Amino acid sequence: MAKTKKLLNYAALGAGFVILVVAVAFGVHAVAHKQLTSDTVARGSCNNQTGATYTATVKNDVVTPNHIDAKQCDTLIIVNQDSTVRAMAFGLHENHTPYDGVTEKILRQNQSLSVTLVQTGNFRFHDHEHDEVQGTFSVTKR
Ligand SMILES: [Cu+2]
Repeated sequence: MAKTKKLLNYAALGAGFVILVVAVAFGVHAVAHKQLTSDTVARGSCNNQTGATYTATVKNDVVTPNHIDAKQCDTLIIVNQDSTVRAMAFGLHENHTPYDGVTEKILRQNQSLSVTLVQTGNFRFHDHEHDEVQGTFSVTKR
């Protein structure tokens, strides 16, 4: 009887520890996430600003320019000029992260995607099918 109780106590202790670790992990994640996204503005709040438009062109499996420096509320267009069908994705290849609501978009030859640069920070995009085809962009506060 006493032995069972002791085992139960260990189980409770173990469960409590797991809950604590999960809670700490979530807290750290929440703080990091908040810092990363604290400068996101709603797409609509960019409507009254006439920002610049930057175009990243994919041609012969190369993105040109491969880095773009822009200001918040500017526009980024990614165009595929190759006959290869692209699955353009934002974020790391292993961990796609939406930008301005776009996570992935299929781009056939001469098709493009456009995002409003709502979020400040450093970002990347790549062709999910050929992940060496990639580019980066940085968005700073206006
Ligand atoms: Cu990918």
